[in-house]
Amino acid sequence: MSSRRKFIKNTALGTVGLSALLSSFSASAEANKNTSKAKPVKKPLVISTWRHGLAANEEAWKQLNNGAAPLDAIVAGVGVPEADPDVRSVGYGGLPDREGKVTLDACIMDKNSDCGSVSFLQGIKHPIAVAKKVLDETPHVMLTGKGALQFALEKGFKEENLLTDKSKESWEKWLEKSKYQPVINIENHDTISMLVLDEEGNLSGGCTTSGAAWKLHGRVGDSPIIGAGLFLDNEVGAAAATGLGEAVIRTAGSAMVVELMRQGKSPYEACKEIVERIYNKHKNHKDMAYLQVGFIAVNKKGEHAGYSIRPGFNYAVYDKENGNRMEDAGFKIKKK
Ligand code: SD4
Repeated sequence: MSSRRKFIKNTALGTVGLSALLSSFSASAEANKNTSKAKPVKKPLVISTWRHGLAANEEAWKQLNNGAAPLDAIVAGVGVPEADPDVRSVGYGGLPDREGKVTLDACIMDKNSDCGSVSFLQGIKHPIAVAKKVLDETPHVMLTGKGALQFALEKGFKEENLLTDKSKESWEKWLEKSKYQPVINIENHDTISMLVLDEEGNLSGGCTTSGAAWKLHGRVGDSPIIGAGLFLDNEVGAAAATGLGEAVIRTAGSAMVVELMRQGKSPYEACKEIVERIYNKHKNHKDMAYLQVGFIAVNKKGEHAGYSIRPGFNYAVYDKENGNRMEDAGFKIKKK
């Protein structure tokens, strides 16, 4: 055999041998990843924003244990702070707008990407339950204002005064100066968002708020907007926001967190990257002085995280192994 032919033969054999070796190596690496290294998925798992998430998680967990569908567990879970007059950022007892009116935003989304939402709804204690009715019983995703109220009344919800004496007093005090400046990490910025990874490994989520206190009448935040305040893709993960809604809408926040998880980022990395994007876009913005935005996220493996611009944001986590507890979110800048 000529040395040239020998060379070609050897090289060809060498290439086949090497690629066979490489492919058997990568097959066994893949097998390892799928067997010994893969951690078991923690499910069910319920996570909710802020400390009032503990009571919400407790109720949702109870409902899931009793066999409730995940969306019903979410409605019941976030329904706890909605009905609590001492939670001044959600539902009944929520701080009002500049005209002394409590206006509510909420949305809900299921594993099939079906969703329902209400915005600028007044006089109904449980906007999340109305959002679920929009999902279940209309061909639409979003109802707003008077139309949302009319729909709720037709579905048997009771109209009631949501402005408690305490919230009215706070409003009257605010009127003395009428200065609009949201305060970071206090009750006028504490939306409840809940994400659930159920026993079957499917994702769902909900979000409900009275929005920013002292807002202009008619203002709608990120919380009822699918993709801003809440988003999930059952193939990938779920995310939800809290904080200054305007900044979250400008950046399609929750949708972006989910897209980064689709690209392989962990929930922590995904939340961090979008918080940093929001921070960078607002560095020279008039909102920066009081800008706080936080995200929570969970992926299909049951990994979860929270991340915010400033310190102070935390979220409640409930799983079988460790029960219900608070976890601190990571943050970008040290200044409160
Ligand atoms: C809003 N994002 O209306 C809501 C408020 C909030 O935690 O999240 N507070 O802008």
